[in-house]
Amino acid sequence: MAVHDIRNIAFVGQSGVGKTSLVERLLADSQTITHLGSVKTGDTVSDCDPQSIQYQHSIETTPVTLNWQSHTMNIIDTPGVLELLGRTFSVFPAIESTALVLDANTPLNQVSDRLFAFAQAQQKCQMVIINKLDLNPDKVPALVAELASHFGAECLPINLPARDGESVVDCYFEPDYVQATLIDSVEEAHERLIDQVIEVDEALMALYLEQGSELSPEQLHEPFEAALRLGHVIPICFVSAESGAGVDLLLRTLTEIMPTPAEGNPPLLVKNGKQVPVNIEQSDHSVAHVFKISVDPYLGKMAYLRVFQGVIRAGSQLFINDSNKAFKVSHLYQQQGNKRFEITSASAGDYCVLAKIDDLYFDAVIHDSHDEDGIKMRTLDFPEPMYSLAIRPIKRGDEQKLSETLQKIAAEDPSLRLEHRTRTNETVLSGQGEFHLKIALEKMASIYKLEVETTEPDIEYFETVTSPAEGRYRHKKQSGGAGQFGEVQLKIRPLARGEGFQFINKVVGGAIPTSFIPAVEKGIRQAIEEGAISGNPIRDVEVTVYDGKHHPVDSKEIAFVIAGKRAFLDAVNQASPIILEPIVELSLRVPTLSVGDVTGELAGNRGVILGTNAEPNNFTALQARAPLNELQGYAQRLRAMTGGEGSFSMVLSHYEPAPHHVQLQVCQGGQNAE
Ligand SMILES: Nc1nc2c(ncn2[C@@H]2O[C@H](COP(=O)(O)OP(=O)(O)OP(=O)(O)O)[C@@H](O)[C@H]2O)c(=O)[nH]1
Ligand SMILES: [Mg+2]
Repeated sequence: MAVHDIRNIAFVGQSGVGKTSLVERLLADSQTITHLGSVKTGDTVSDCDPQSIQYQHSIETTPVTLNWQSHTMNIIDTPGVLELLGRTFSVFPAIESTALVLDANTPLNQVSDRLFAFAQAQQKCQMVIINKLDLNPDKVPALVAELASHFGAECLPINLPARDGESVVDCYFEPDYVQATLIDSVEEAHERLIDQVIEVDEALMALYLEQGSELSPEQLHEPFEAALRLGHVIPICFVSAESGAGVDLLLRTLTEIMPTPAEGNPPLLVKNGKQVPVNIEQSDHSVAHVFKISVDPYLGKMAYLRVFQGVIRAGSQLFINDSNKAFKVSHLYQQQGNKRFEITSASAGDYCVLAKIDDLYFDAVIHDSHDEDGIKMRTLDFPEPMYSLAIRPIKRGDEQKLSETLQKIAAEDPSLRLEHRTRTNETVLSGQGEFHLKIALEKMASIYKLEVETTEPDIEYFETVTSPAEGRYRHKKQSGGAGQFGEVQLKIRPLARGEGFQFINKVVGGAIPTSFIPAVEKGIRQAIEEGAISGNPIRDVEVTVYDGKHHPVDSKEIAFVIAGKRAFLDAVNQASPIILEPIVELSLRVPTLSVGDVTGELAGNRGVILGTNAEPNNFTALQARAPLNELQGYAQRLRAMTGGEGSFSMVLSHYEPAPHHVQLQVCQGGQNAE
């Protein structure tokens, strides 16, 4: 496949705008498929997994290949559900362009904002597709004006809906100036677009001004690509996935305007912090990147590769990142929905799928020469996880299976975070919200037949001391057999928040022999982890061991471990110990109308509002700080207060002494006791 015949584009946009339906329509109208499926009947090519069919929303990112004329277009259909945007972001390294799909009847919202900003940050060429023209075209002029005022004057129609909304009029390739449209005249739209494009090419601009004549699409091709790369032009197309209006012009725009892999901005591959140039046209060395992992219960791990340089062939030997051990590509596939075709090679610019290579993972760079060791894709900024659940198997003995299954689930979705919290001995899965985790857990139940129960993870409290104190303990066991003897005297004092634990040995004259000092420290560290009053670890304390006693025969390690631990606990109990609770910083985005409710509720739960900022479309961004203890079930509460429109993320800020009622609650055992 020649590079100039390939296009790689992701259809992104808010849920329900019609991305999946449009992909299906394009596949049908280009005669790539013979049957036009629909989201409602669950038979589209791209929503092919059981969950997407069940929810009638794309849950997975799905690359499909469309053949049109001589072109191969890899279109990635992506989820538009807010909580799944991390999945959508994860395929950005594989594309040159994004098409932000909008519904002609719905204004811009935070999903379109975030996708637009992410595409810009990733240096993608962008276009906008306004879909559902068949429904109510009256709102189109307002939406086009909003696009220009919100995202910039670079957003310019390349075609326009006809007055009746039933067809779309070309304003660029072969403009027919007599046609009437819903917005501008064809001539005005044409001129605006050309004026914008040639701003990036001074010579062409001079020619244009001088001869005042038409420039052909061929003359404009190079400057158009440059303008797309710079984000200096963002063409807008109109379609109806339902009626098929505008599909021919959309196909033409996708192939004649949107960049080839050679024309787009180069991939953000870096080595030692510097961007690595790739040779897409021809190279002996192959470089590819894993942009998606999907675990098939029968076929195992499927890794989707975007080839950036050279050719990946069946039978070739490849390295994963800096590994010295090569793996062999036994089979190479092209995936179309849930169908898979074996292929023999994939060339630069194109996609392919490798099966059953367990060592592959999302974001791995694959190459065939050690010259390319150390190359990585620039890190993607995934949204911070904001919702966590502790997960336990229902059936005893399923612990190992749970851990393996969760790893498979997390491998498929880079926006999930899986961790084992050793102190609370919990397996915690974190993501963007309840729905994000729900679909992960449902998949576990349906595909891997694993039943689990979930709870909010325990909050990690700490204990600390608030005054200096002394402690002393003599451990003596001399009845029968070998005896044990050790005595420790120590002082403790509080340290500043965050300083942790410091151990100082000031024993002189061998009161405790030097060889037993590590045993004393070991005992103290045990107590630090187990806590003195609530079972939570102790932090921010300095311990100075200054005296003790030993016995020439009965002193042994265990005696000093015990004496160190008890002497320390003795001191802590006299040093007015308290509980520290975690305080988090919250970033919220809520409809402006619900700001009062949200801030009031936070203030009533010991929260502090740090700032507010007006955002477009009647939204307000809020910064706040609150104790994590007060935020249990916050996702549900926020949803109730904002009619489901509010979102938040939180990060740990610091630890603070907890108020009396929380101290009691934590000390009376169950951290989660009410
Ligand atoms: N009238 C009309 N309905 C459409 C059009 N395109 C899509 N729809 C309908 O809009 C609904 C949502 O379409 P989808 O294709 O699932 O939307 P999506 O953008 O893929 O949504 P997510 O996968 O949730 O992100 C479906 O009921 C479609 O039948 C269109 O052009 N006109
Ligand atoms: Mg979809």
